[in-house]
Amino acid sequence: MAVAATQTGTPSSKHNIEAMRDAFYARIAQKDMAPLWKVMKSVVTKEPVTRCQPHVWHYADVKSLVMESGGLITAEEAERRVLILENPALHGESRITNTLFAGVQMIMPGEVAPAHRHVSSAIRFVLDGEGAYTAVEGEKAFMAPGDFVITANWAPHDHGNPSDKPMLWLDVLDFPAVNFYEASFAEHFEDATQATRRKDGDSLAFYGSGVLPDGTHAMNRSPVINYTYARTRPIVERLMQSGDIDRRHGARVRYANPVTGGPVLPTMSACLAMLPKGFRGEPYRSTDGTIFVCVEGRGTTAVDGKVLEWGPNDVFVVPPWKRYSHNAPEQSVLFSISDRPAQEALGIWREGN
Ligand code: GTQ
Repeated sequence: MAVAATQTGTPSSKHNIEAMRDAFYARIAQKDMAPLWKVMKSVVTKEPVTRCQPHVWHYADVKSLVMESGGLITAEEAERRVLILENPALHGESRITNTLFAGVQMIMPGEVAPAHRHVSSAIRFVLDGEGAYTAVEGEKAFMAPGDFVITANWAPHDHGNPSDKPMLWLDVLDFPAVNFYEASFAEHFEDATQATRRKDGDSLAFYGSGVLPDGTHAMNRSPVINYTYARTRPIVERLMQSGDIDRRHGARVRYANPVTGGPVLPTMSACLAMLPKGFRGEPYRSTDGTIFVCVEGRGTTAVDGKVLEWGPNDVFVVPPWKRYSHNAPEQSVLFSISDRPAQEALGIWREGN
């Protein structure tokens, strides 16, 4: 504009400068350069811009389709039999938010998902079934609904189901973020299952009870593999009963690395919240896009003018910096996962109302 104003102001000179600029842009493109001033506002945005949409996946649909996939491919053949929960605005991109992948994995009785490892970290949240395990670094964690299991960067892991019921869980992995950095590695092991080097449940027994074995070193991820619902639910219930209820989040705990007090993984963190009957949450927003699972109860979450209705095992996503508020006509429990620790490590995380 300022440049045009210094011209004579006739339509032809204005046309002339535009033509000169366009010719210039075409020439610099030949040299792999571009004018920042044409894109400044869209690359340095005043507020977060997200391509994600708020969305809910109802468990009735998810379960029947995942069960159907069991008749089409074995876990061994698929390596991981998972149906991806794709954000409706990001079809084909294998992600639920810009940085996180989510999917529902099923292991049928007697099946094994063979051992491998990768840079991407995983969080698994158990939806259905009991008695299947995930073996992480030679330790088996047997799982029940509401349990939350981590698989850290490069930790070898395989899954198996010696029970007589299918087991379904929600997987959340950070590979969209890892791939953004183009830093992914993965490898497979010769043997489908790992030789167990530690007693089942050792990690929770050793590190999860307010004591630590002598010589425990701090790591950037939790030494506990399985955070059980049996242990965490009574804590949020007690928090709620004592009136310690956040006006936005309800009675909420954050899963912690017991050695450092920090998040369970450097790239992802998780919380469990109990919402009292009749809870009407105040609005909240933060720069971490968040994936929620309804563990118990029933309610709605208003996000950016859209109302997501949820019940047991429904999964819903709130995009970064979209204002949301929870409403729970009955007592409910929500589990949530986000990339907050990654953003905090980079100094870019913000919250607001
Ligand atoms: O269980 O290791 O949902 O490697 C996606 C990739 C699960 C797993 C997924 C994986 C896994």
